[in-house]
Amino acid sequence: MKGYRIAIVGATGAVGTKMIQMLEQSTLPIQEVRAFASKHSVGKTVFFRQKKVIIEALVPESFEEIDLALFSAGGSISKEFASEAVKHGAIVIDNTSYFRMDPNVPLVVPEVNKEDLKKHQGIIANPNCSTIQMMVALEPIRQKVGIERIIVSTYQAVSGAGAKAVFELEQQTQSYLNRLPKKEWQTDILPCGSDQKHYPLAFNALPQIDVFSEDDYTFEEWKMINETKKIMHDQTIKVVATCVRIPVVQGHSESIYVETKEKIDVSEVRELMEKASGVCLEDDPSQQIYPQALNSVNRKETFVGRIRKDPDIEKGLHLWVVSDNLLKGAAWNSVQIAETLHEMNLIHG
Ligand code: NAP
Ligand code: 3JN
Repeated sequence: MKGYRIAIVGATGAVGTKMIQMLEQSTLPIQEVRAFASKHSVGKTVFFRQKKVIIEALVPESFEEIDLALFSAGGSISKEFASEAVKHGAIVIDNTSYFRMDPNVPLVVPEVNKEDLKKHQGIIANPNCSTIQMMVALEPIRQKVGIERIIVSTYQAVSGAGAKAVFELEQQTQSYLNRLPKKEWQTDILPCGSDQKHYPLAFNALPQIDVFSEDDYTFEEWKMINETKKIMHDQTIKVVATCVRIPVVQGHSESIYVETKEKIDVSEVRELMEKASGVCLEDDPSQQIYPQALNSVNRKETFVGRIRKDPDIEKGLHLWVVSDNLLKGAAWNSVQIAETLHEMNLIHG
């Protein structure tokens, strides 16, 4: 085999750009990378291993002679084109939420449930970024002592909302530093492009990611709840989330409270984290060592620290978990799924 022919759908976006980088560093045998984006980008170029790749328009025939298609152009594009890719014989790894809760689609974090890949029928879903890093950190605890309940609050970076949202935060920050009145700040996208009202994020914190559902939770919060149960194969785990956007460019942080089924000491949790695949333990309060979003940028690991026993609840633990939302939260997890499919001999090219 000469290597895989890979399509990147959404190649110019915040996630797609990182997918190209992750593929450049990948151990996968790669014959060709093709890049797709909207009509506004057709004809522009991206680079893969120093070679020019011309951006193409997406049509159903785009997937002829493609082995693997990585999608990150939004749910409506996945809805329209993922099945076309499968029809043409490609395996789809989809970064959008469109297929995540479909019972026929594995939702995979390789450190946690790579065995689910064996059941794929052409489409594999990449979980939401906030879910992924929580799963990497909690799976070692779940395996050792079981998990009863999770209460998580997120501190999410603006790059999770796309390339235009990063630009908006930069503009707002400049406006603040130039002492422009707030009414003159650019507020077109955040907290959520498709919602009615927009607020400044610079020097602010916005407790809204995605739109609200009728029960007053946001869809981001529901994604964390539902995806956790599916990935951990346990509908009985109690999960609740509060998702907050903060003015950080890259790297999501999470404060996680977890109640275990059996007792476990902090020292044992630290040992588990030291050995866990994909985890980097950074936990030494005496030396002010703890995970920080800035230090997570361009790293593939999930950083875990501030591990403490709850003062009142015997089986309660608190953790601070940080990861690069564009890498482990999106592009790296997708490429890692592709590498795992290859290692498990599940790509029939
Ligand atoms: P982004 O920066 O706005 O990029 C969107 C990408 O989609 C661009 O490449 C854009 O091309 C392309 N696109 C738009 N319309 C298209 C069309 N009709 N045909 C083909 N390509 C089209 O957004 P992002 O942050 O990269 O996120 C993209 C998607 O990835 C999101 O909508 C979401 O579903 C998913 N995502 C997942 C996670 C996660 O947690 N796993 C995190 C973030 C995003 P142009 O540059 O030409 O407009
Ligand atoms: O906001 C973040 O930090 C993560 C955003 C993820 C996202 C953004 C737009 C659409 C998603 C996602 O992956 O859940 C989607 C979506 O596909 O629903």
